[in-house]
Amino acid sequence: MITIFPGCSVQSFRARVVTKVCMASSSAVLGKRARSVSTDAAAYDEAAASESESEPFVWPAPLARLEAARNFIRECAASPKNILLVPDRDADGLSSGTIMSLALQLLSKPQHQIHTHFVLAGRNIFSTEERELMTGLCREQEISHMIVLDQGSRAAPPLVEADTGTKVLIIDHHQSAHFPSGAVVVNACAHAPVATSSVLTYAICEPLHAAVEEKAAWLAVLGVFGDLGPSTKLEPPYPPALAAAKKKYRATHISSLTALMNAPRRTPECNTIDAWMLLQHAPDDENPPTPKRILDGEVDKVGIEQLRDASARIKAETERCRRNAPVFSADRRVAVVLMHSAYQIHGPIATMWAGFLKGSRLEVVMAANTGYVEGKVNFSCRMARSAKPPDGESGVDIIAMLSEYAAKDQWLLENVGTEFANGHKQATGGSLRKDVWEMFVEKGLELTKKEDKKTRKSKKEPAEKKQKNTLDAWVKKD
Ligand SMILES: [Mn+2]
Repeated sequence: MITIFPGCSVQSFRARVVTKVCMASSSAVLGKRARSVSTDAAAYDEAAASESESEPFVWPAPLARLEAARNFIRECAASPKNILLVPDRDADGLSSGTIMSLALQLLSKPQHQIHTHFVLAGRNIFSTEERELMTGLCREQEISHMIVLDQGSRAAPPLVEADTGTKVLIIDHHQSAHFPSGAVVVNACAHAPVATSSVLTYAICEPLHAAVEEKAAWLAVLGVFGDLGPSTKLEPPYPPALAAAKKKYRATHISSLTALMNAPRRTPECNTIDAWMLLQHAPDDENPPTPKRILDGEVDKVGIEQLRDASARIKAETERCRRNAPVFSADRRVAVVLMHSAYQIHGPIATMWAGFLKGSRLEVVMAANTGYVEGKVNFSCRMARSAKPPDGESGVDIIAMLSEYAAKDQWLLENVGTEFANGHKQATGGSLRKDVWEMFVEKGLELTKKEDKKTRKSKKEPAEKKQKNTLDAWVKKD
């Protein structure tokens, strides 16, 4: 089995395989591991393999899929009609969308023909309301092609109604063996190390135009910082251009920008567009945005101040909610932190607690928010740091674990719906109707009963004070 580096076109990859194969021996092992990394992804992986049976194994996604995506993008560029980008609202989604916009413009697609849509707060791309909204947009704006980036994957009907005639490309890295019908799909989830959507988008676009590397490599790094953190080692199989861009544009600036890019989507007004606009530019812009120029207010002074304001408000709200004491599932494998907030802060709070809560049986920290979407409980799960296995071994599969809890009750199993346990094996979450959440807590997790909780809380008071300091230190670092 051979793993080759991303950014190789069909025409050139065979020649490059010869020279890269020796260098990529460790990646070849990675490729082998990726094949067995998940049974969930096996169906997709098998389908991809049968499509390209004679092809070598390619990172970050099957070669046939990468090529299908490239053909789709060439078709977009040649279309006389408009293109709709639908990037996710986080740093990875925004950077993926920006890379795609730059690549399309480099292929001579006029900027005014590239439209953008952000899914509304509390919704996802698969909801009926979003499908109707996107279908309407495709009709009104004469969209011939739609490119969906970093939005998650699952079995679903076509994302827009067939009569629009709009073709759809889905670029993603979230764990799934199933995808919406009628779309061209390229997903990196089965190819360890799983690339971010930004890296996947970069790998797809890099061979399309000679200038993609120079213009877009730092944007790929921005997505890596957003999803995997600034300490991610950008060594092979990551393209060398990413490590170079990290150095050139300074990790510290990219890191600060990542935090600000992620801010608007967490506020109740969810003005993702504020973050998006700071990244948008034409490829021939003589003074293009860079992390430092954006942060210094040289690109848009008001724009960056809006992000700083959003960030400050999120910090204050996080401060208010993060102190709620966790409650444990009967089997002590899950700690649940509850909050009521209009801000989307359950993810970061889950991450904070996961970094410092300890327990011999603890595997997962779940932060649940009863105030983000009316009538729903939105929750995020993270693997507890204390449960992290040694390097190279796969840790807790939270998606499987949540499904196990749901399966403990027939009614619950039938009612958890599709907004449950999607995403990544070690960072997932969901959105449940209030009555379903209550049942999940009672029958699934069997959360410690109220009176027990009170007793434990009072017993734990001194320990909690110690924990508070640790958490303060953590937040300050952030
Ligand atoms: Mn992502």
